[in-house]
Amino acid sequence: LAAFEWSDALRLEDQLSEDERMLRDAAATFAQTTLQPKVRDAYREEVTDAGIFRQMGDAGLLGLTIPEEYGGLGAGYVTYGLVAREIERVDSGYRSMMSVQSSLVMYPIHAYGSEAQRKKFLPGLASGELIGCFGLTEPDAGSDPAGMKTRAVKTPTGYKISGAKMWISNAPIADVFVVWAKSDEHGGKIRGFILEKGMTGLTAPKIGGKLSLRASVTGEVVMDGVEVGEDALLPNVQGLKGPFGCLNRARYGIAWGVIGAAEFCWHAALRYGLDRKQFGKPLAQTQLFQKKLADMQTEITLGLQSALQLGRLMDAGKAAPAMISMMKRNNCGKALDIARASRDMHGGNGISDEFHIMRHMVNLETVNTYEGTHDVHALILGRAQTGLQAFF
Ligand code: TGC
Ligand code: FAD
Repeated sequence: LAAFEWSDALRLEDQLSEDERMLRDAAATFAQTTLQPKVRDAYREEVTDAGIFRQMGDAGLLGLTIPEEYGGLGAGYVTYGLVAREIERVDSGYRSMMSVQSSLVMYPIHAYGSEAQRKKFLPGLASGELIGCFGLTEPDAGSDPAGMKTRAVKTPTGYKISGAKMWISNAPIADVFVVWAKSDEHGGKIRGFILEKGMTGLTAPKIGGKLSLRASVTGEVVMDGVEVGEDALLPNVQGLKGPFGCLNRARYGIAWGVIGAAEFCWHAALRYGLDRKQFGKPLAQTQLFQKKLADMQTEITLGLQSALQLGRLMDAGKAAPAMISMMKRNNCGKALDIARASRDMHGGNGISDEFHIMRHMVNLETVNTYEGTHDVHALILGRAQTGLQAFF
């Protein structure tokens, strides 16, 4: 009989190509040597180090799936997922910085942009010299982005954009803003625009007081009659399928990423239970502790195996949005449960930032909410099987 490797129960490792393993290992080394040493203080002080984008760019982690001619690596979606898992093993906020840049800024510029827009923005975004953000959510339009109020009005030379976006990752430090607005010229359809830092009327104030994702800065994007040329319009998409096409990629990456955070919490609980003795024996020798470890191992194994299958389907061009909803929803929910259990298993130490568990736990509260809440993805799946929409 084959040996059982407790940390890789269904032998994920054997199912990866040599290239996938190599890029995954490079991301793991980067995450552990560059990000892990700074995360505790960044979180404590609520400071986002913008230099991380350059470091990620140097490590080849930005726009992994974008072709090499624009500065990417031309890698597949399995690789992208494996990298997200390694970065989020350190912190969901760092994975957020990477996935916004890659899936929500570089992807739409590549997929929907003109050749001039690709050449102008993608190489700088890939190297991390430019930082990007993605503005879809508004104060009164979160789960229902079709209700957005931001408007683009035609001018003789381009468009005048007015409105406000809310909860936008990277916004206060962004150079490039991909924003979505209803365009009067296009019958009120949603169109994408690329705005740039320094444009008159464009500001991005930081949102303070966050108790989650504190290592990743979040802001508003206020557009007070921002005038742009025709060249700011993303020419090749209109309607909600534009932003959703980007969200498909980012949600897929999250499905892998959260398992990295969950693995950190699981491994820490196992180590802690082996080291810590109460009632004269290791905590890990109690039935309740072992049941929790078994649940963690099982959910993580299933989550990874299904994320891999989804990645293979993405790479084959056979992934449907409902599959992505299923994996984003389930893996976020399971990761949050695992982080909460690990917090409990660490006793009092579980609330200390020295142990990193509670940080992962409160980060995962955000990840369970953004990119479509847990319940909104349930409604997407409900609609996909009943044919009945229950949103309104
Ligand atoms: P609905 O009628 O379902 O669809 C409207 C149009 O969009 C198309 N579409 C999709 N296309 C591609 N991929 C998808 N996943 C798509 N989902 C829908 C659809 O085919 C249709 O196209 P067309 O041509 O017929 O017009 O739209 P609805 O208004 O009923 O939407 C309902 C709902 C709830 C599914 C949707 O609005 C939703 O998913 N809400 C959640 C919003 C969300 O995820 N926001 C994320 C903001 S960005 C973010 O959180 C970044 S965090 C980043 C980080 O830091 O990592
Ligand atoms: P709401 O939509 O008001 O939802 C509140 C509650 O109601 C939720 O539990 C939800 O599940 C439930 N609900 C909503 N509709 C229904 C329904 N029809 N039936 C049943 N229940 C329902 N957005 C961006 O565009 N870009 C970003 O970079 C970005 N980064 C973010 C970073 C952080 C730290 C956070 C917290 C959010 C970010 N977001 C971003 C916004 C995020 O996508 C939204 O918060 C999310 O989509 C939910 O919208 P909302 O907050 O308005 O909640």
